[in-house]
Amino acid sequence: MRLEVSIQLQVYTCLQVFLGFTSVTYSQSGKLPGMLYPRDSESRSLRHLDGMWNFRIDDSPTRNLSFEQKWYSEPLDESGPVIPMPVPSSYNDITNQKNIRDFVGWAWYDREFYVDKTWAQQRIVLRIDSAHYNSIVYVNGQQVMTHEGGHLPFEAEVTSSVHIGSVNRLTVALNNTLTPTTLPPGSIEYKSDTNKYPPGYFVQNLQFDFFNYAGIHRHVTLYATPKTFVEDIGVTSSVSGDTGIVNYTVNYGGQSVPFTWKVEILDKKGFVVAHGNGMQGTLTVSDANLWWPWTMNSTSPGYLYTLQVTLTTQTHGDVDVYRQPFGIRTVAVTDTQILLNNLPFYCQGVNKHEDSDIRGKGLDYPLIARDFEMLKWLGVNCFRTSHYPYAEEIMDMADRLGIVVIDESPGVGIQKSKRSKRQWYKFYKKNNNEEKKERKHRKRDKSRKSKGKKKRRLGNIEVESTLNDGDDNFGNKSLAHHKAVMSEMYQRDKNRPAVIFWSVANEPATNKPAAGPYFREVIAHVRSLDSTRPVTFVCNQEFYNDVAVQFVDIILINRYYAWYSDVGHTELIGRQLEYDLREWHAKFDKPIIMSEYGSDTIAGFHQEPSFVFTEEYQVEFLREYHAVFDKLRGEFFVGEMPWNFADFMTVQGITRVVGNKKGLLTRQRQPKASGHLIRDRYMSMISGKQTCRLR
Ligand code: BDP
Repeated sequence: MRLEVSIQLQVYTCLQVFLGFTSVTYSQSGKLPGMLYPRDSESRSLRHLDGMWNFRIDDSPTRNLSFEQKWYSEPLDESGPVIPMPVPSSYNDITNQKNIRDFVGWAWYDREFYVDKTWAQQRIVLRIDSAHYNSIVYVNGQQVMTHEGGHLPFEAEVTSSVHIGSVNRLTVALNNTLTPTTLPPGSIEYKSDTNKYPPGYFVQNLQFDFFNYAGIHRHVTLYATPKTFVEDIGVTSSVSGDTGIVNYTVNYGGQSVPFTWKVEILDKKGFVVAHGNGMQGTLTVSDANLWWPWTMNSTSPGYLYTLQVTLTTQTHGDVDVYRQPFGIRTVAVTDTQILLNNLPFYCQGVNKHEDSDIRGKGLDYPLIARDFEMLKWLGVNCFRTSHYPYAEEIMDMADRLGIVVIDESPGVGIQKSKRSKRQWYKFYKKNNNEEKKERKHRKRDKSRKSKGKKKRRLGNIEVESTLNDGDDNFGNKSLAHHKAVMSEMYQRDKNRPAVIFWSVANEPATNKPAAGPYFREVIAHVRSLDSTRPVTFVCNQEFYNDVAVQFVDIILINRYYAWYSDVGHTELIGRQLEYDLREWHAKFDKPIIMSEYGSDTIAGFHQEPSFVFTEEYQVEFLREYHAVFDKLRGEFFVGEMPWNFADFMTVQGITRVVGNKKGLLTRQRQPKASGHLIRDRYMSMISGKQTCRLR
């Protein structure tokens, strides 16, 4: 479903210069820098800068006062009042102030820190695992990095910016404004009727259905490496009989001095089972322990090896050691199956969100532990990172516990497009039955255009308000950014055995002509990075009007029969769903996962016979879907993922009762009746009655 929501705030336009964010810095060769997770070793140390930071929003009418007054140049509590703000956390639900919860614009954080004097001869790096959305980071008043986009890490070397022996100040400015070219896209809409709104009044429109939580969401880490260091590691694997074949590449950064590589594979107990040297190579592991999902191997699921990489210089001996976990496994899809290590895999899945009371999207270890406990309780062997990459600590758990992940980008709600008349004409001719609907859209686009041609800026961010080239969700600017985000995701998660597919988007408007070339290019880009994993996106269009499913390896479909259509009529689900899925498969000859299906349910609401929003309705609704899944499973149907694992927060709106309530669990992670239903179903699959393999 597409939901447009608004956050109301008062603001005046701002005429500052656009800051020009770059999402990532490419080296001269065009290669992405390594993004190894900070780990300690005998050559590396790290320190989390989590804790209570100082915090203030810039709620000046222009949202730009903070830059005019250079808040970064002195401690935040000297330029105005501050409140304590936990890191990591979203800032929205910490206070009891609406203006902070619903804030759009620059939010400022700072704190002090010292650098260990034993780090004096080291290379010192500052890493932020995720901050939403645009970030500018200063050390001692000097800008050290900028980053566009939440959910993914960014870092910079700060060796020459930090003092050793005196206090340092770290300042982070964050802006959560979403525009047509951000990922996810959104828009700022100015309300010009002064009889109704004060001058400069605007709303932030979102094109997705979850709260746009903002803040420093994951760890902030200061870490030290030797001056010549292991910069990147890539591992891929294949299997031949009982032998695991491991291809690796390693790269160094920093001073170029004569050095050698030692690359060793350690098993779980720490024994060396293969070794090599050189920047790339192929190692073999005899009698390999393969990485299996826990439903396919109950004795040793999620088996992880370690690639121990040692960089040694002639003058200094061992200089840097980095230990990279990885798994040995293969993934493939045929026209009817997913194969893991050459055996059929059926996805007993759920969709998730990073979402909880108070913390919003903030990293929280107890929550992560509880979520995995409940995933296992439900019998889940697979989840999708709807609708953005999740914390690395969550991905680590999936790797360790043997839970498969469909790794999704923040490309949610890519829907608005500008089309030339010619494109429209061609499109109408091809898709007659869609004509009416599309004409309606065109009218709406037109009326939007006439509302204000001038591009506006808000707190230095260009917030285009018309649908022209620059702010088309499918335009060149969006495309370039989407590709850069996919590169960052790949860099972060490429060595994870749990990640079996890349999903480049959720529910984009792939009924529009512009989506064809756009997704062809995004998907080709991902394939150019990674030839070992299938690529897909999550589709909610129709088999007869979609222009992008032709490019994917496996079809992921979202459906809400008897919820967003024919509400209340669960008896229609079987007929509508079976027809639909069969048509998709007949047309594209690819396996299909039902990547979302669900109904809002308020825990504790009961009615017999069932009625929408009751627990009875949710159970009945899911059962109808299951009947179709069971029928098609032997054919081409390879997985099911109810929407959603747990209830989650959205913006205020008349279709949401304090958030989206389609959870199998409440937001506090307690089961509804539907949770018990899914548990029974998935557990009976595990106990061998269905298509899963137990070893
Ligand atoms: C789907 C979206 C998901 C929504 C869900 C719903 O992918 O983000 O939360 O609908 O409406 O279309 O509950």
